[in-house]
Amino acid sequence: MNSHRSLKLTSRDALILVDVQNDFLPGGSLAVPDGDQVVPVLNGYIKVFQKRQLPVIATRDWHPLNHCSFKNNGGIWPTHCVQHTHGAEFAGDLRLPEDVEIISKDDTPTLNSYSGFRCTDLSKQLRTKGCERLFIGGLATDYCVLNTVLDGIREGFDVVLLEDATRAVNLNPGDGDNAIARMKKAGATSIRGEVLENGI
Ligand code: VGL
Ligand code: ZN
Repeated sequence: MNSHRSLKLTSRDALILVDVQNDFLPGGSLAVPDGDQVVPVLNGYIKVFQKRQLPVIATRDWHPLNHCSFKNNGGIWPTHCVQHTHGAEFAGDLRLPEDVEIISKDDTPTLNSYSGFRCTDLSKQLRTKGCERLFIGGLATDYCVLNTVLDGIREGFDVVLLEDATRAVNLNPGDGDNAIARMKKAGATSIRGEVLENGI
Protein backbone atom coordinates (compact mmCIF):
# COMPACT_ATOMS: atom_id res chain seq x y z
CA MET A 1 0.00 0.00 0.00
CA ASN A 2 2.71 2.42 1.05
CA SER A 3 5.36 0.77 -1.03
CA HIS A 4 6.11 3.42 -3.60
CA ARG A 5 5.86 6.50 -1.47
CA SER A 6 9.04 8.34 -0.61
CA LEU A 7 9.79 9.96 2.70
CA LYS A 8 11.80 13.06 3.38
CA LEU A 9 14.31 12.74 6.16
CA THR A 10 14.76 15.68 8.50
CA SER A 11 17.29 16.61 11.16
CA ARG A 12 14.89 15.20 13.77
CA ASP A 13 15.15 11.62 12.50
CA ALA A 14 17.17 8.75 13.96
CA LEU A 15 17.79 5.15 12.93
CA ILE A 16 17.47 2.40 15.55
CA LEU A 17 18.88 -1.05 14.78
CA VAL A 18 17.41 -3.63 17.13
CA ASP A 19 19.52 -6.62 18.20
CA VAL A 20 21.30 -7.48 14.96
CA GLN A 21 23.44 -9.98 16.87
CA ASN A 22 25.04 -13.33 15.95
CA ASP A 23 22.78 -15.44 18.16
CA PHE A 24 19.72 -14.24 16.21
CA LEU A 25 21.27 -15.10 12.82
CA PRO A 26 21.43 -18.53 11.13
CA GLY A 27 23.82 -20.69 13.17
CA GLY A 28 23.12 -18.73 16.35
CA SER A 29 21.52 -20.19 19.46
CA LEU A 30 18.21 -18.37 18.91
CA ALA A 31 18.29 -18.10 15.14
CA VAL A 32 15.47 -16.03 13.66
CA PRO A 33 14.37 -17.53 10.32
CA ASP A 34 16.02 -15.49 7.54
CA GLY A 35 17.40 -13.14 10.20
CA ASP A 36 20.53 -12.56 8.11
CA GLN A 37 18.40 -11.02 5.36
CA VAL A 38 17.93 -7.83 7.37
CA VAL A 39 21.66 -7.05 7.30
CA PRO A 40 22.08 -5.79 3.72
CA VAL A 41 18.81 -3.88 3.95
CA LEU A 42 19.87 -2.20 7.20
CA ASN A 43 23.27 -1.42 5.66
CA GLY A 44 21.40 0.55 3.02
CA TYR A 45 19.50 2.53 5.65
CA ILE A 46 22.69 3.09 7.68
CA LYS A 47 24.36 4.60 4.61
CA VAL A 48 21.50 7.05 4.12
CA PHE A 49 21.44 8.17 7.77
CA GLN A 50 25.22 8.42 7.96
CA LYS A 51 25.37 10.55 4.83
CA ARG A 52 22.88 12.96 6.44
CA GLN A 53 24.82 12.87 9.74
CA LEU A 54 21.73 11.58 11.50
CA PRO A 55 22.03 9.46 14.66
CA VAL A 56 22.38 5.71 14.28
CA ILE A 57 21.70 3.75 17.46
CA ALA A 58 22.14 -0.01 17.90
CA THR A 59 20.47 -1.89 20.72
CA ARG A 60 21.82 -5.22 21.90
CA ASP A 61 20.39 -7.99 24.01
CA TRP A 62 23.02 -8.20 26.77
CA HIS A 63 22.16 -10.97 29.16
CA PRO A 64 24.05 -12.28 32.17
CA LEU A 65 24.45 -16.09 32.24
CA ASN A 66 21.79 -16.37 34.97
CA HIS A 67 19.17 -14.44 32.98
CA CYS A 68 15.53 -15.29 33.75
CA SER A 69 14.56 -15.71 30.08
CA PHE A 70 16.84 -18.75 29.65
CA LYS A 71 15.37 -22.28 29.88
CA ASN A 72 18.04 -23.14 32.49
CA ASN A 73 16.60 -20.45 34.71
CA GLY A 74 12.88 -21.15 34.13
CA GLY A 75 12.41 -19.05 30.98
CA ILE A 76 11.40 -20.03 27.45
CA TRP A 77 14.53 -19.26 25.42
CA PRO A 78 17.78 -21.08 24.78
CA THR A 79 20.76 -19.32 26.29
CA HIS A 80 21.54 -16.40 23.96
CA CYS A 81 23.34 -13.06 23.76
CA VAL A 82 25.39 -13.64 26.87
CA GLN A 83 27.49 -10.57 27.68
CA HIS A 84 30.98 -10.57 26.08
CA THR A 85 30.39 -13.73 23.99
CA HIS A 86 30.52 -14.11 20.19
CA GLY A 87 26.74 -14.68 20.14
CA ALA A 88 26.18 -11.24 21.61
CA GLU A 89 28.36 -9.48 19.04
CA PHE A 90 26.76 -7.53 16.22
CA ALA A 91 26.56 -9.30 12.85
CA GLY A 92 30.00 -9.20 11.28
CA ASP A 93 28.71 -7.71 8.03
CA LEU A 94 26.58 -5.00 9.64
CA ARG A 95 28.27 -1.74 8.70
CA LEU A 96 27.89 0.19 11.93
CA PRO A 97 29.14 3.80 11.82
CA GLU A 98 32.14 4.53 14.04
CA ASP A 99 30.07 6.87 16.18
CA VAL A 100 27.14 4.46 16.61
CA GLU A 101 25.52 4.67 20.04
CA ILE A 102 25.14 1.24 21.63
CA ILE A 103 22.30 0.58 24.04
CA SER A 104 22.63 -2.61 26.11
CA LYS A 105 19.34 -3.96 27.40
CA ASP A 106 17.89 -6.69 29.61
CA ASP A 107 21.30 -6.83 31.23
CA THR A 108 20.21 -7.77 34.73
CA PRO A 109 19.09 -11.29 35.75
CA THR A 110 15.45 -10.49 36.49
CA LEU A 111 14.62 -7.99 33.71
CA ASN A 112 13.26 -9.24 30.37
CA SER A 113 11.44 -6.32 28.80
CA TYR A 114 12.36 -6.94 25.12
CA SER A 115 12.53 -3.14 24.85
CA GLY A 116 15.39 -0.79 24.08
CA PHE A 117 13.70 1.82 26.25
CA ARG A 118 13.36 -0.09 29.56
CA CYS A 119 16.02 0.64 32.16
CA THR A 120 18.25 2.32 29.55
CA ASP A 121 18.86 5.98 28.73
CA LEU A 122 17.70 5.60 25.11
CA SER A 123 14.84 8.06 25.55
CA LYS A 124 17.06 10.65 27.20
CA GLN A 125 19.74 10.29 24.52
CA LEU A 126 17.19 10.73 21.75
CA ARG A 127 15.71 13.82 23.38
CA THR A 128 19.17 15.30 23.94
CA LYS A 129 19.85 14.90 20.22
CA GLY A 130 16.50 16.52 19.38
CA CYS A 131 15.09 13.39 17.75
CA GLU A 132 11.36 13.23 17.13
CA ARG A 133 10.98 10.41 14.63
CA LEU A 134 12.52 6.96 14.86
CA PHE A 135 13.09 4.52 11.98
CA ILE A 136 13.25 1.09 13.57
CA GLY A 137 14.28 -2.28 12.12
CA GLY A 138 16.15 -5.41 13.18
CA LEU A 139 15.35 -8.57 15.15
CA ALA A 140 12.96 -9.89 16.03
CA THR A 141 9.68 -8.45 14.75
CA ASP A 142 7.54 -10.21 17.36
CA TYR A 143 9.72 -9.49 20.44
CA CYS A 144 12.31 -6.76 20.66
CA VAL A 145 11.25 -4.78 17.60
CA LEU A 146 7.60 -4.92 18.75
CA ASN A 147 8.34 -3.77 22.29
CA THR A 148 10.85 -1.12 21.26
CA VAL A 149 8.37 0.33 18.74
CA LEU A 150 5.47 0.32 21.25
CA ASP A 151 7.62 1.98 23.94
CA GLY A 152 8.92 4.52 21.43
CA ILE A 153 5.33 5.50 20.66
CA ARG A 154 4.50 5.65 24.40
CA GLU A 155 7.50 7.92 24.89
CA GLY A 156 6.01 10.30 22.36
CA PHE A 157 8.16 9.61 19.31
CA ASP A 158 6.81 9.13 15.80
CA VAL A 159 7.84 5.65 14.74
CA VAL A 160 8.44 4.29 11.26
CA LEU A 161 8.82 0.51 11.12
CA LEU A 162 11.31 -0.67 8.51
CA GLU A 163 9.23 -3.64 7.47
CA ASP A 164 11.75 -4.83 4.90
CA ALA A 165 14.47 -4.88 7.55
CA THR A 166 12.86 -7.03 10.22
CA ARG A 167 12.15 -10.79 10.60
CA ALA A 168 10.07 -12.69 13.13
CA VAL A 169 10.75 -15.68 15.40
CA ASN A 170 7.17 -16.91 14.72
CA LEU A 171 7.08 -19.26 17.70
CA ASN A 172 3.38 -19.42 16.85
CA PRO A 173 2.48 -19.02 13.18
CA GLY A 174 1.38 -15.47 12.47
CA ASP A 175 3.20 -13.85 15.41
CA GLY A 176 5.21 -11.62 13.09
CA ASP A 177 2.15 -10.44 11.15
CA ASN A 178 0.23 -9.89 14.38
CA ALA A 179 3.11 -7.85 15.77
CA ILE A 180 3.13 -5.65 12.66
CA ALA A 181 -0.63 -5.14 12.99
CA ARG A 182 -0.22 -4.17 16.67
CA MET A 183 2.53 -1.66 15.90
CA LYS A 184 0.42 -0.05 13.17
CA LYS A 185 -2.63 0.03 15.41
CA ALA A 186 -0.53 1.78 18.06
CA GLY A 187 0.37 4.45 15.49
CA ALA A 188 3.50 3.25 13.75
CA THR A 189 3.90 3.88 10.04
CA SER A 190 5.38 1.04 8.06
CA ILE A 191 7.62 1.34 5.03
CA ARG A 192 9.35 -1.08 2.67
CA GLY A 193 12.06 0.04 0.36
CA GLU A 194 11.01 3.66 0.09
CA VAL A 195 13.62 6.13 -0.98
CA LEU A 196 14.53 8.32 1.95
CA GLU A 197 15.18 11.74 0.50
CA ASN A 198 17.17 14.49 2.10
CA GLY A 199 14.68 16.94 3.54
CA ILE A 200 17.15 18.89 5.69
C1 VGL B 1 14.66 -11.32 21.46
C2 VGL B 1 13.86 -13.36 22.16
C3 VGL B 1 14.64 -13.29 23.29
C4 VGL B 1 14.69 -10.25 20.43
C5 VGL B 1 15.44 -11.24 22.59
O1 VGL B 1 15.72 -9.53 20.30
O2 VGL B 1 13.68 -10.08 19.72
N1 VGL B 1 13.87 -12.38 21.26
N2 VGL B 1 15.42 -12.24 23.50
ZN1 ZN C 1 16.94 -12.13 24.98
